[in-house]
Amino acid sequence: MRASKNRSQKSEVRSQNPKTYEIHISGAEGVYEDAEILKIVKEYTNRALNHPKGKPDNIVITLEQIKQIPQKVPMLPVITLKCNSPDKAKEMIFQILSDIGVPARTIKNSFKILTSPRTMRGAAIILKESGVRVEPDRERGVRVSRLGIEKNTEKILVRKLSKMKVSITTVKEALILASKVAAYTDVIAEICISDDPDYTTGYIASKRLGYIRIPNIKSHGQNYGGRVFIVRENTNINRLIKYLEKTPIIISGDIN
Ligand code: PML
Ligand code: MG
Ligand code: MG
Ligand code: MG
Repeated sequence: MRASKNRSQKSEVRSQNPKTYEIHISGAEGVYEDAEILKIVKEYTNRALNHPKGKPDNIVITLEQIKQIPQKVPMLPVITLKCNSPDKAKEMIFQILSDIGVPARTIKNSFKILTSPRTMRGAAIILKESGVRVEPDRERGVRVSRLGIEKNTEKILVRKLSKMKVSITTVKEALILASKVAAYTDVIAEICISDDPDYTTGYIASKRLGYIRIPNIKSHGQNYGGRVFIVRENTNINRLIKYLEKTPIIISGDIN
């Protein structure tokens, strides 16, 4: 599902043909059984219609039959750090990513993208050493798709998240996505700030680090946000995008 709103470019509002651009409101993806389809379409529609970013002009829901058998991917372990401000969050992210060898320039470029007022529908891809941004369509970004979770793993996860008193759907979906992304060999790390104005916990994730939740990564009421995938310099970008957008995966196995 993706939901968006059209906005006129400020300077063009009074002209005859104002140029419009799309604001991303909400997006969601999943792999489901036939019997779950109607329920999930309703749930996604509800989410789009009642979103804190406003009422969308367009809601597009696409259903695709998956013919391949999904690859199984392990779920990343979750930890939550203590953090009381966006400045502190930035400092911690710099520290953690520097420790795994990500240059400061690349982290700075990632923050520039994540805090830009023009949010993308998908994620940005940045090369680790040069900090260069490489995804072909910067307005759209890369949409991680075709990702689901095994029923039993989901049950255990939901129980664990209920005890943590967090927004179960938000964290579950982010964790599934981060686990798919981190499973790809060339991905060094992901940084995520939610673009929802009332959701202020973000995360960094990687196969080595796990899924590290960071409260107060942004202040309440801010509309910026997004995802950045930091990848090895020599990554085959087309192959990576094909994996992220097209390869069906199911998160399964133990949860630690
Ligand atoms: C989103 O809005 O899609 C990003 C959600 C990030 C969830 C972070 C967490 O609480 O673990
Ligand atoms: Mg989103
Ligand atoms: Mg989301
Ligand atoms: Mg959002």
